[in-house]
Amino acid sequence: MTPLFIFLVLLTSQVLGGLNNGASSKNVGGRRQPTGGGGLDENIPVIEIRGEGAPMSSAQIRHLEEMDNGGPLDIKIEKTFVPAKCPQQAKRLDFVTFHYKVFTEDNKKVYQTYGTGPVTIQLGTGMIMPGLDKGLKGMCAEELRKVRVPYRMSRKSKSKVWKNIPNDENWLIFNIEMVEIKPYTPEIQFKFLDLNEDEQLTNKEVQDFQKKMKKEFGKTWKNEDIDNVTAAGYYIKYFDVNGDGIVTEVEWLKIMDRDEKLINDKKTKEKGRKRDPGIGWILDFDNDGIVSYKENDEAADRFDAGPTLLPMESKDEL
Ligand SMILES: [Ca+2]
Ligand SMILES: [Ca+2]
Ligand SMILES: [Ca+2]
Repeated sequence: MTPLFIFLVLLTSQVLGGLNNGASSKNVGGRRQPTGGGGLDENIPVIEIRGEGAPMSSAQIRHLEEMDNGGPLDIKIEKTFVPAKCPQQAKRLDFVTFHYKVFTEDNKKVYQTYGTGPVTIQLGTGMIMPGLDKGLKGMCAEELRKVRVPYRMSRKSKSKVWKNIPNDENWLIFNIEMVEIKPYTPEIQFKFLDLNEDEQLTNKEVQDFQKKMKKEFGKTWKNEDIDNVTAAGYYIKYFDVNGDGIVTEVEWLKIMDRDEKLINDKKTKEKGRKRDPGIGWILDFDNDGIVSYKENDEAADRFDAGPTLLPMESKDEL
């Protein structure tokens, strides 16, 4: 352990203990030593050491909090109200509608949705900061939760819906009120994609959907080489059974059903993100339910080349 390291550990115990105000991690300012650290001499004159050196940056505080925690920080959930009846618990892919108030670590309210209307997102599909994607799971309608989200699990990209949430806080505290949970079905997913509600998808509409996700929720392709126009062209070809350039709800449901069966047959152990039933569905080129790192890397080239599994093969069954 270097002298600088010892100095910073002492400093963080003091500084964070002071900043904490009960709103942050319970471990912060605790006496637990970071992994591998030797025991500190309790008699070291901490106050004198504090007087030296420049104030710590946010990044330094975060680093020290993580060391104090013994690893990356996770969200903390406090259930403040759970209704007696809970017919539906929010799970991945469900459409959830909720209100929130958001506070900084020192308990200053920065924004609330009461007054402007609640927010609706699809859980687990990258429409919200990872910490809340996790923190909303399992909630019932009418349930109230306090969710504390550490810096590393808060969204950084700008968007219309999240623009009022600060980006540089070490911790954000959300008071969540779950308003409604609509369980995932392929039919609801299609309605979500069908922006003008005419029961079909056009190339332009698929492009508009991608733009909408980026503008409103900050959700973008993970592979920056992917171009919205090429992706929309590929998407239409992937689902358009009769080849007329338009994807009807019947065609779309048919291909989703085909793919679900392929996924169930494969039972893969591949690593990566779970397949997203929005536009990102087309990233899972081998239909195993997982978008692997390789599939993500190759996506731009594969979209250029066009689908290898053609929807026409299921035409006769329509
Ligand atoms: Ca439409
Ligand atoms: Ca068609
Ligand atoms: Ca895959």
